[in-house]
Parts: sequence; C-alpha cells; structure tokens
Amino acid sequence: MADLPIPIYTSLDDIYDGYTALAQAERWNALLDHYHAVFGQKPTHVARAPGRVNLIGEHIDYALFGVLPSAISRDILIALGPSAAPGGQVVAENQDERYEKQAFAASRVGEGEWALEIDRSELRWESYVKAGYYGVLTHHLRAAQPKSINMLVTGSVPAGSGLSSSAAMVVASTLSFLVMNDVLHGVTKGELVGLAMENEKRVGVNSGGMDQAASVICTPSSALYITFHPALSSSPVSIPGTHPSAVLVITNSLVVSDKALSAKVNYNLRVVETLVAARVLARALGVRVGDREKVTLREVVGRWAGEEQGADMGPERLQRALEQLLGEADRILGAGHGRDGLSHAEMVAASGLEEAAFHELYLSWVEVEATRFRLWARAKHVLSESLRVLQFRRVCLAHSSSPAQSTSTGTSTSTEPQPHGEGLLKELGRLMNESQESCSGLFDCSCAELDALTRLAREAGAYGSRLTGAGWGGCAVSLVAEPDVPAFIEKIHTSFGPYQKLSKKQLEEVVFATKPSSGAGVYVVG
Ligand code: NG1
Ligand code: MG
Repeated sequence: MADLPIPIYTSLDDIYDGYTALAQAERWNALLDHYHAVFGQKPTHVARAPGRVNLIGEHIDYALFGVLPSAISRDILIALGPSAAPGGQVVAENQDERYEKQAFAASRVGEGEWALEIDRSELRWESYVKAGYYGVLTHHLRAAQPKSINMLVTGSVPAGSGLSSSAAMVVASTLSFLVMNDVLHGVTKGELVGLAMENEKRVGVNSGGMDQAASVICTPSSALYITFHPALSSSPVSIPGTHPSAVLVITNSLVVSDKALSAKVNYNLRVVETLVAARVLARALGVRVGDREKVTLREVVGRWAGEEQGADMGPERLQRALEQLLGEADRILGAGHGRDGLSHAEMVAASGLEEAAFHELYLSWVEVEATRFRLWARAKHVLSESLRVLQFRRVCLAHSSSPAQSTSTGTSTSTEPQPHGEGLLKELGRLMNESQESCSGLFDCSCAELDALTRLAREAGAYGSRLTGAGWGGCAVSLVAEPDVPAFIEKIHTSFGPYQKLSKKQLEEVVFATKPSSGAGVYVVG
C-alpha cells in the first residue's frame, strides 16, 4: 500500500462516503468561496489530510512496534492557487480567526540548501505549514525556483486532542507544496509519509511515524496495521461485522495537551526512557548493540529472538518472543528498586556507558527533565502494549470476512480458539481496557479526566475504552455496540462533569461516532 501513488480526486464521493459527502459539500463550498473572496480568484486545488484515531498501540511507534490506527473523516483542508507575487512568496490564511495571516518566502543558502525560519519557542500555526514546505524544498526543489502560492487553511480536527491534528496539518502542507510546484507526480504514499515525518520533527516532537502513516495510507472501511521494522509496511484490519456490530466513539476530555511545549517532561522524556531501557535490557541479555547505536525495543526483541537482519519475523514469532521478554524485563529492569525508577547516575551506570558517551547518545539531541527515570515501567508498557496490538489484530483477522492483503506481514495462522459474536467485541474491549490501565499506571500518559472518562464509558456500556494518541489530555476512544450509541452518548453527557454544562450542539463537537475513512489526497477544483 505504501508504494501506491497519492490519490487525485475530482469528486467528494471519492473522499467521503455518500452520506458524509453531502454534509461536507457545504463546508468545501464555503472554503472555495472564502478563498475567492480573499485572493480574488478560484483556487486550483485543495490538499486534504485526515486526523486519525488509534485503536490500540500507544507510545510504541517510536520503539518501532506495529500500531493499529484508522483515519477519521475530520480533516485539514488547504485551498491552493498560484499567486502573481514575485520570488516564491507564500501567503497563508486560516479560516479560524485565532490564527493570523502569514507571509513568508524561503531563501536559497547553498546548492540544494534552504533557509526558512521555524520558531520552536512557541506553538505557532504557521510552523506546521513551514515544516511541510521545508522538506519539499530540500528534497524536491533543489535547483528549481519555488512558485508563489496563496493558501487558505481550514480544519475540523480539534488541536491538542490526540487525533493528530499536527500530522494532518503537516501532511496537508507537504502535499500542497508538492502539487503547487509540479513535483507531486511519481511521489508514493510511503515517500510522503517519510517526508511528513521528517518535516514534523522540525516542530520539536521526536515522534514515531504512526500519525503520518495513518493520515496518508488509510483507506475507508478498515483500520491499518502499520509496522516500522525493518521498513514501513501496512495491511488493512477490519473490526469484523458481528451482531450487533460495533463502532468507535470518540470523547474529548476537554483537557488540551500542548505536547510540543511540554515535550521535555512528557513525550520526549518517554522517547529517551524507552531507548535507554532497550539498551539496558540488551546488555543484560547479551544482545549485540553498537556503542553509538540508539537501539529500539523492537530491535532488541528481534536480535534476541534470532530474527535475521533486515527481515521481519512475523506476528506469530514476535508474539512468542514478547511474551518471554516481558518476564526478562521484570527480572532485569524490575530488580531492586527498579520499579520505582532510577536516578540519573543509576541509569547511566545501568547502560554500561561512560557519562559523556551516554549524554552524547541519549541527551544531546533532546531536552528532557526528570529526577527519576522509570525504565521498568516504560519498557513493561511498551512490550505488553505491543503484545496487545498483535492479539487485537489476530482476533479481528480470524473473523474478518475479507482476509488482509498484507504486503509483508502475512495473516495469522493461529489455531488457538477465537471468541465469536459478541464475545469477540468483549475480547477487543478487554484489550482496550488493559491498554488504558497500562498507559495510566505504567506509562503515566493519562490524566484524571481521561481515567474518569474511560471508566464512565465502560459504565455506560462500552465494551472497552482507552485514551488515544499521546495522552496527557485529549480524547478517549470507546468500542460501542451500534444500536447503543445514542444511549451511550446520553449517559456520558450526564455523567462526565465537564460535559454537563454543554448544549447538545456543543456536545456533538466533542463526542462523535466515527468510521474509518480515506487517507490524504489532492482534489482538483473543476
Ligand atoms: P498525537 O497525540 O496524535 O500527537 C503522538 C505521536 C505518535 C505516537 C502517539 C502515541 C506525534 C506527531 N505523534 O500522537 O507518533 O507516538 O503520540 O502513541 O507526535
Ligand atoms: Mg500531534
């Protein structure tokens, strides 16, 4: 799927399902009219990139384990057209009045090198637009003169909510600059993911590739199992139709998580903790690791289980290896007071590196702040969560009417008995609940509101409920029987404190059922 070209659309029916397309038409027309009013001409294209919900597999993409997200119909749209201004001038307007109009141009500073300032000291909306531009300049416009462009942005993915508005923004912006500079042709979905990942790192979060891959590669009607080791690969996974069938309901905790600003005490700190945990484990297990190698937990499992270099041992073997490694992690990282966390000096000693070498490898490229480093708890979460992803996928595949056409991972051949009918949904829900418990207790990436919301969701009848995305606020996702959705929403409305003062209309913005939807593409305005 990653080697397919970027879709070019001429009808909204190709993007949204029939019912949603009708409702979306109004929003799209308003965007086109607004563009005309601002820039005095019709746009030529609209770049679109969706947000995503992650069903299961949190904070494991940067350890290179597989995740299971699905694109949602909420998206970022950028209306585009050429401008007559000289010198590659970009004018970016946003329909949301909170975000001011911006104008900027990149300057060439050397052969294939460009300067384009991105302010990382505060969260600015245009940083995401510039981040998308930068990669296009350096990889695709090495010698060419960039075009002058007028753009108008609108979005329905709430910011800071774990639905990946940032990745949607970067993907849409990357696509915008590719298409307007006539270099989109021949770019594959996989290449766009790589470019968007590299681009998003410029805004300051050392993220894995889940969000960009989900926004670009997802297709309607199924979630996507995305793996990153040894290379990006993906295959569809559907929640099988049972009686009753189930849908995903998203509930926003209304706690905004400004991850890019607090990364040093949450997201980036977790990236460092999981990387150091991988080295400590490898060392104790006698797994080979280069002195300057930032080995990931996925690579440690692979080497420990004898996976050939550059190969993927497949889900069955990985599952067995993970089950065994979890015991080893308890023994190695959980010994002594390991479960409470290590001081900086203890962590350096456990790594087997000299202080200077440790600093260079793990701390010189990122700012983190902590007194205790909870290597055991972080590794335990990552390994058990990765196992839950494999279990979740296996349950879905065993009952899926259309078997996955995996490009490299193969379908399950497990002969273990699998649950049926509603039992199956209960099993998926159980895995989601365990994921929430692990995110909250071991990875410390939940918050009081998300703990309450997921508990209330279960009490309101969900099979399972968990935070989705990075956490520390943002949304939860719940698996709910389709006929029960209205009653479920009603119960959450009355039981979750922060929702009680919301009107029905406001509630629709923060609680909504979602279906898997299509990935990013470019619409040609007729
Ligand atoms: P959100 O919450 O959508 O920003 C982040 C990371 C993902 C992944 C999840 C946790 C970015 C762009 N994305 O998602 O790569 O690590 O957290 O599973 O930072
Ligand atoms: Mg994000």
